[in-house]
Amino acid sequence: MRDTADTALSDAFLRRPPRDTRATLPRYDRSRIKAGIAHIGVGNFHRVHQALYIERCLHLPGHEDWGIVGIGLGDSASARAKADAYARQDGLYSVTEFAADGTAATRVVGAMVDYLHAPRDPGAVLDLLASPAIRIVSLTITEGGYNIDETSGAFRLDDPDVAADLACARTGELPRTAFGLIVAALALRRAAGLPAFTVMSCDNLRSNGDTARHAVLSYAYTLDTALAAWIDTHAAFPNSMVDRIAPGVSDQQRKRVAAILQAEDAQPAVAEPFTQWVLEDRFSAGRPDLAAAGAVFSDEVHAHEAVKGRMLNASHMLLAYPALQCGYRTVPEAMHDPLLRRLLGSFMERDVIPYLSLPRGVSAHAYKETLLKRFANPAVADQLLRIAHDGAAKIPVFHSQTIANLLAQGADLSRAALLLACFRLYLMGRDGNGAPLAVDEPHFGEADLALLDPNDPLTLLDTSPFAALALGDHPGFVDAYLRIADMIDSAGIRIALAGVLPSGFRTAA
Ligand code: CS2
Repeated sequence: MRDTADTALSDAFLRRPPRDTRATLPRYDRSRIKAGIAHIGVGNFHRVHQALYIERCLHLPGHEDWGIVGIGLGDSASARAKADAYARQDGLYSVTEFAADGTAATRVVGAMVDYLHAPRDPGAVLDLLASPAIRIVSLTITEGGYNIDETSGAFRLDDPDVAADLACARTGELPRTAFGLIVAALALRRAAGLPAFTVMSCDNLRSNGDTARHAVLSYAYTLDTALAAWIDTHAAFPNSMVDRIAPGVSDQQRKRVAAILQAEDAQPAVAEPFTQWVLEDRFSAGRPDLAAAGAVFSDEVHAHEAVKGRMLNASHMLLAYPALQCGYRTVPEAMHDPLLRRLLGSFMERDVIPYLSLPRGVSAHAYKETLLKRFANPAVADQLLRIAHDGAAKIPVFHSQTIANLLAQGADLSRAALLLACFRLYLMGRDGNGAPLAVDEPHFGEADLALLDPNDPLTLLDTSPFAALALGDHPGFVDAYLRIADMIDSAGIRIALAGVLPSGFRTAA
């Protein structure tokens, strides 16, 4: 078998697939699929998660109208390259699941029937969102993309992009942000007597639907109170818990995918085998049969989301910054290190599980064990820098409640202190061996950077991500934080790691 291919993924590939392709291909007639969903933010996570549930739905009878149009808002070189690649590939891309035993299963996904790059043509995006065919607008725009001020909980109307869109709305120019486009489209729908679409957030946020609703209504209210009231009455914003690990694709994985496909995919996506989607059944203009595709409708989404965010995402953060200081670059490498594995085990058992309200049927212990296995999957080879990225937005989302519980109970703060101490070292751009780290912190702005004094670890606590927790006002936290920062500095990260493990965990396997 060749390990490179002279064919590229496209509708022509689907019509005449190479005889030795081992990929699973769509079994529905793609030419009959029309868009019912517009998705903003076609990153790896969407492509291996929601898009695959929809892909399964498209195989069900009566689902021809539930295809996806992808919408890209970014204007970077990579965002433009992505748009060009989807145009060349007729919206097709592959998803490969890498199991821990090294086996790989590739599927070509046909669900994305079109892709619009908003910076090139915002008018086309608005026309699409305002068209009767679109009944769901889904979002993966990252935790920080909702523009919520962590301290006040308000939607930040003074964010420069939001402010520019609000100004456009008054002059009749076209908006460019997710909420600007959504509200402009809802205004057109209201004027045309069309139903409001469902706004379905698939981001990892506490109450992601309520947060999306807050953002949409705050934006709309600033423009037109009657429009805001109409949206409030007619649009649905279901909450959901979304889960699947989707790393950046390595060159080795890319080659393996091409060999399985017997074709080149310019935008391959890879994922672990595990996937989960728990959501509220609240839709304002219909929905596909997501339950038949494996999603679970539940009235306990908040509890599911708390378990996932406070166990999985919080553990990811707590792993990433110390592991980078140890010199590691991938999650499985770090999970191989007993100190780091025990760090996560003790964090979940001591700092999180005692304070969690579990949804029906979920065992915290089993959830923890599954997580440790998922993280250790060597074939997924998730990157620590991917997880470390945007810590300023993600640490408050996933750790604030846990830290608040620990403070309220007077419990051991050393693991929370280690997280922040290592986040500060990451911000300084070096690992524990002095090697450079590519820091990517879009929500740690100039004002925050100006507050950071490299010689005074406490200055981190005054920066905007942590100000809401007022950690500097808690002498217990300040002591723990300074003790650990000092230990890392004087004795090294490994001694500091051993120092934050409860005694039972120091010698555990
Ligand atoms: C990760 C998530 O970005 C992160 O920090 O924790 O992308 C994580 O892999 C997903 O939420 C898994 O569902």
